[in-house]
Amino acid sequence: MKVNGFFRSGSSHRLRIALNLKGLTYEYIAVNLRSEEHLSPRYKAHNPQGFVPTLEADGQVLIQSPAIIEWLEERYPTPALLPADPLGRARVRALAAIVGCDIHPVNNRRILEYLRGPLRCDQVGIDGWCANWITAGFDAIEALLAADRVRGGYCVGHAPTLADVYLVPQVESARRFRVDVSRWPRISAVDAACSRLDAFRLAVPALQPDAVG
Ligand SMILES: N[C@@H](CCC(=O)N[C@@H](CS)C(=O)NCC(=O)O)C(=O)O
Repeated sequence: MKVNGFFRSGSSHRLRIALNLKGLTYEYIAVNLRSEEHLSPRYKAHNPQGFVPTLEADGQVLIQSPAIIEWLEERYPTPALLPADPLGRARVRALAAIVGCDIHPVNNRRILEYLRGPLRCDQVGIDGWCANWITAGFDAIEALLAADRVRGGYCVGHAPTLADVYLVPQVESARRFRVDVSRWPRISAVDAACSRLDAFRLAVPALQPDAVG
């Protein structure tokens, strides 16, 4: 399998975690978002949206990290990253969607470039924009974690699920935008628990071959 990704991309980060949790090895192909390699005709022939990550597997190019990760779950069912019961699965998918649908997309590079360019926002404004959407999502996730009386150290249940796979890269990104994550103690505790697992530890941006300061 080959992952086309960028070290600092949150959606690439979540795919790396999912692959590691499944115990799958892959070749990493860096696509440099800073030099806009993802917008080149060559890369867009690969993924017309010009997004990372993509996964090359079984002779196909898979795009969209939620679709890729759900495909991984179906193709490599163990260890399971979704609970066995439908309500548990809905809970995990809802937590993942808060990150994947409601926080991450509005803080994506192309959105920030539009704020910086046509809308003439300065860095303070951009950091404020990101912090606003991260805060709205994390407030909701923290409330959902607090209401779940039966969970262990992770988002749902006693083992990592897709909810953790999505949350941890968003915490990393929140720190990069100078959001104080300690104000969400349950999210911070989940992040700390995950960081003790090799699957999460080895997926961090700083450890990727294309990592730069
Ligand atoms: N919904 C897509 C989003 C992918 C995405 O936003 N990737 C970012 C990096 S995290 C990207 O390639 N951004 C390029 C840009 O905004 O120009 C997915 O989950 O795969």
